[in-house]
Amino acid sequence: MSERRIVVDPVTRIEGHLRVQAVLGDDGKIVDSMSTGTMWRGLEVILKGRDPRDAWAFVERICGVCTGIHALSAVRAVEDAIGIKIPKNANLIRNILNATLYIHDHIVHFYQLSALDWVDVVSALDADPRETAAIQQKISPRHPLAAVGYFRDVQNRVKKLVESGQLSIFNKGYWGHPAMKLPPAVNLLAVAHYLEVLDFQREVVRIHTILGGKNPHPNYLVGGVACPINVHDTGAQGTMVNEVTLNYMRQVAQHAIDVVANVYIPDIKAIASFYPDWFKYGKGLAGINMLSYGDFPEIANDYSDKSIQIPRGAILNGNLNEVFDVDTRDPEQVQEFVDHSWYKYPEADKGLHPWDGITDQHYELPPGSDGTETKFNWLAPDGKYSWIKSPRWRGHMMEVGPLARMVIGIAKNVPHFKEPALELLKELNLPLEAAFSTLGRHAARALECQWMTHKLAQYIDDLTANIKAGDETAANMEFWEPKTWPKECRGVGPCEAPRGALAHYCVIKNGRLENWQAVVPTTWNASPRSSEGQKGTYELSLIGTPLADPKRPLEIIRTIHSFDPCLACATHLYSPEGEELTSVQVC
Ligand code: NFE
Ligand code: MG
Repeated sequence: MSERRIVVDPVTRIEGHLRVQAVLGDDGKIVDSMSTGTMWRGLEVILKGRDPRDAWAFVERICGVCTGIHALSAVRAVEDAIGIKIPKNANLIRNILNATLYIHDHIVHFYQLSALDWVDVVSALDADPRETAAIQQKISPRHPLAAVGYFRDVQNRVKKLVESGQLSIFNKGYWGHPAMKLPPAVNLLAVAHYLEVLDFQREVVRIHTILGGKNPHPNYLVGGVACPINVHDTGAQGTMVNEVTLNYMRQVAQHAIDVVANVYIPDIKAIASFYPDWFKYGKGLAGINMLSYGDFPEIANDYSDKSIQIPRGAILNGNLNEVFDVDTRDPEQVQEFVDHSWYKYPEADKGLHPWDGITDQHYELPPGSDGTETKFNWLAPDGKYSWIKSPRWRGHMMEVGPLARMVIGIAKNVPHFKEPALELLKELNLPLEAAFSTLGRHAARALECQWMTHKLAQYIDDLTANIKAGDETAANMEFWEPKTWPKECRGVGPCEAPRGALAHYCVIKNGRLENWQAVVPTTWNASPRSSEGQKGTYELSLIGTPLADPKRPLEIIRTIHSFDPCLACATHLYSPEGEELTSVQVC
């Protein structure tokens, strides 16, 4: 039998446009794959010549999913360039905004963007709601929605949708696929949780509306935060941080703790127990080359190990005994290449550090295309084939994200990463190696989300205590005027976004932006091949995975979704041709 080619374009239930090609070998397993960002956005170009104090508001629009993190990275970059120190309250409020983002984003990813790869909604109709209620009671006895009537009601709602023939949000799933393994009662439980967290995600982002004015895209500010603080004013004068809102945010944080403990974590364990094979597939660069910039400084303006709660580091060639320190400023460490990306550099195969970075889009018809721009039948890996640049750390392709953070946390002996991870592996009777997988990524994200709910509560308490001690300063405006800035300066704002290592870079000259570059988590993960032909982590992660039904390549989607792809972030203008919506082609 000859090799078979599969094109998934676009990969859906993600932010932005991603195309994945896979080649199936004789044994039905994937032997080659390519990942293509099919969309380009000109944010880096748009920023040139602008006022650096405005940059955050532009780059925040890169994405509505990891909303706020680009703004945080942007204000950090500008503050770094100019030498601005932020006050303690601002640091706490930025941590609260970011923790809220993590909780919202991880939950939305697991339930709304990826759970339906594992949960068969239609099968939930065959469930006995009494059995589902009994499972809920067993796995999370404190969960208030564990009554038989509740699950029967959810089942009836789904039944009406299925009978109407309009599955709405549940449309186009791989229902009845042979790779779906959950029994009906567990499917019903998961569908109920899917609907439950829709309500929760609306609630948790109210924290963004209090501290940032709105969601998505809460307001940030160079020098601090934009929310005035007055503990005794209950809002009448427009101060949003006061006794009432602090108490309200504390309640939301408690609800987040309950939802993650009673819903998200038990669901991850259930999926883990029914899909043991998925701790073998989807490795990518997990456990091999992994990178984290570190984040959540608990001492304002201090990014040393003693301050940051997500550790910084890099692991190379699978050696967990050595964690390299990471410096985003070092041109030897971070570079972006465009060998396989639709951009032009003065020297085609030379990488550029982002301060010297160039975003000069240069689309050319890929080798192997049939000559029409709208439908390339098959992209060959020897030419340019993606709008995503190829970032490298010390020349290596790297995986970033919750799993990278967890592994670096384990390798650096950070207790709040190491202990929950080892405990979960023990409970599932799995070795550490099993974490380097599709389900390992989901589990790492869930554990991180759980830790983050407690951090959120802690930061709200810390903010309350600091304000009650008399500190109501929200921003440092000492360097607001451009005449106070150096004539030329440059800065970087390293962050850990929900999907991984993120840094915006700025070069400021005479008070204006000379250059702006963003190197984003999905740029690392969805990177095309290196000049030497080494695959990016998405590309590598699919190799060896068997497909039960190549015409319905659910397994490809499972692994790609486990990275939580965001192409809007990765490619920072739709090409007018980029709108082809062929769901799956199998040739
Ligand atoms: Ni649009 Fe983003 C995150 C950033 S991904 S989701 O997390 O930064 O590349
Ligand atoms: Mg970029």
